[in-house]
Amino acid sequence: MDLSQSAVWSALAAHKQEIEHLHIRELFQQEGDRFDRFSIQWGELLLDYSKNRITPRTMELLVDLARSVELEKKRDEMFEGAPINSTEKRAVLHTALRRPSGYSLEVDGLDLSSEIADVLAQMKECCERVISGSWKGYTGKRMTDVVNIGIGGSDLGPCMVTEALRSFAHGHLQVHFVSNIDGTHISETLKKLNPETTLFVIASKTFTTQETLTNAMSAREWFLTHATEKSHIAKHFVAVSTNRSKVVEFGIDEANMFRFWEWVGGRYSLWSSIGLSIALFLGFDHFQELLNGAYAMDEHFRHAPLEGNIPVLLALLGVWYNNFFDVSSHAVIPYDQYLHRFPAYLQQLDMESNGKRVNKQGNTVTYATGPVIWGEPGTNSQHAFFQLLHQSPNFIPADFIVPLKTQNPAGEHHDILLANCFAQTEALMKGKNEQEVRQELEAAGMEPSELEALLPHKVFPGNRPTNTLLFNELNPSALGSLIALYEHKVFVQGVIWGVNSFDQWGVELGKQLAKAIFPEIQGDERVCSHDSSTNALINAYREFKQRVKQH
Ligand code: G6Q
Repeated sequence: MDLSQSAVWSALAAHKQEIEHLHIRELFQQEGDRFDRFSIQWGELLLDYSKNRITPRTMELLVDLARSVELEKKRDEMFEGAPINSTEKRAVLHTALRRPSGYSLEVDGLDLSSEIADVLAQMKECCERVISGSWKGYTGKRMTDVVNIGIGGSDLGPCMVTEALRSFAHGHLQVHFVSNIDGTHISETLKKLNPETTLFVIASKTFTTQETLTNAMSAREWFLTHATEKSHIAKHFVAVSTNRSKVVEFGIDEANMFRFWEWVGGRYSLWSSIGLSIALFLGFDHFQELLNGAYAMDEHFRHAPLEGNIPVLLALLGVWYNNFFDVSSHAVIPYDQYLHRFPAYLQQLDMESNGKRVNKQGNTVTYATGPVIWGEPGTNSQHAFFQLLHQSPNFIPADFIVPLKTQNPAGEHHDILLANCFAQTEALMKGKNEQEVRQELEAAGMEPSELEALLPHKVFPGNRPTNTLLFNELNPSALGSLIALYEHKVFVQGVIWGVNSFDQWGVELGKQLAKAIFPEIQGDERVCSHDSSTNALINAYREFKQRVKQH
């Protein structure tokens, strides 16, 4: 049955009508225990979801919705390795990558636990050799720089994590990320590097991705112009992939290949050998702590009752606004500069997973699915887009992510940062009504006519929902838990909407068309095989190139 025709969906729609007029500010005034009721402490992590447009009945109905789609059964199927990625006929087992070894789970005839342990041991050994300096380059020098060449899932996760945990780096290596096919990315990166002391990690699940292979070829060329001997490549290039033959074809020594498996989706792969650049930059022990933190969240997600399950609650609140308040956007605001790539990482995780228009059965859905995810760290974002969060006609729910400890104590910076954070969620929730604005302006002695003109501009409607996630410190373990939390949130929403969260067919069409346009751009003929807009754009570029050539 179509989800939007179900009894629980109708009950939620009716409930929305009933509570729509309620203001969160009033709910706080009426319910002294609202924070206690709508918050969860899990280890060092506190989720405060009391500043939402919810009552206890809302949460009951939302949990009913989760049960009606058999969330618990589907969650267990994922952990047990069922082929839930139906369009690609694959299991989804990134959770196995962070599970302590010794469990028994077989996929495609492989014993997962020992397979994963073997690769982790290989990564550990590589990290130790590179970090200690016993891994030498072609002139006998130790490595000083690691360049991860990958894109999408083979870039965003490792890049975000290395930025987030920069203060935990051992300091013997710098790490760089090259993803974009735009030659600027690799050129600007190479300018800073010495080929004698640079290790390239070519990270590609398929080892067929155009951007990654093109960047890797350019890196190889650059390296060989200095090192000259092809045999030196073995000391400066390693690969992370599922595709052994392509890695060998590229010229990378098999011994320098770190494998992973089909059942690890690209955007869920930072826990696999795709995390090699993380382990090199932070040291293997910190990588292991990241895995342990994620495992702890897996256990919470797997065993906590839905009513007290953090990823489930965040997912349900998202569904509440997305589907019953027609809000199709969700902001993520970390109050920590180290997390500056976290919203970009979440964009892929969430939008590539749940930005789908058909359900698993291939039927067009009749309700909204994944929202637009966006954000920037606070307090910068306060001076940029918070205007819209406070006073736009419709509201945008937001998650505030806040480590309590700063990695860089400096005067009053951290207290000011946190004061701003707490003030923003309070302001978004409470707003400032006409009466309050009037009092303020009168007290300031404003002329009545000027006051009336200014008043509507200074009103804040409030009633704008936020979740706050507080934790002691942004360390590897806490970050592991945070990432896993959002992975599971995305999973829960995918189950509710009935979509396959683990494929990404939507990225294929553009790739296919680019393949056709590329030779046209390089050809001699004026292009006329597309629509008039596309033809004109291609021809403008071709003619520009010809003019430049003539001069
Ligand atoms: C993620 C996607 C996608 C993928 C990149 C890179 O879930 O599948 O972002 O990670 O296209 O693919 P390769 O790792 O195969 O180069």
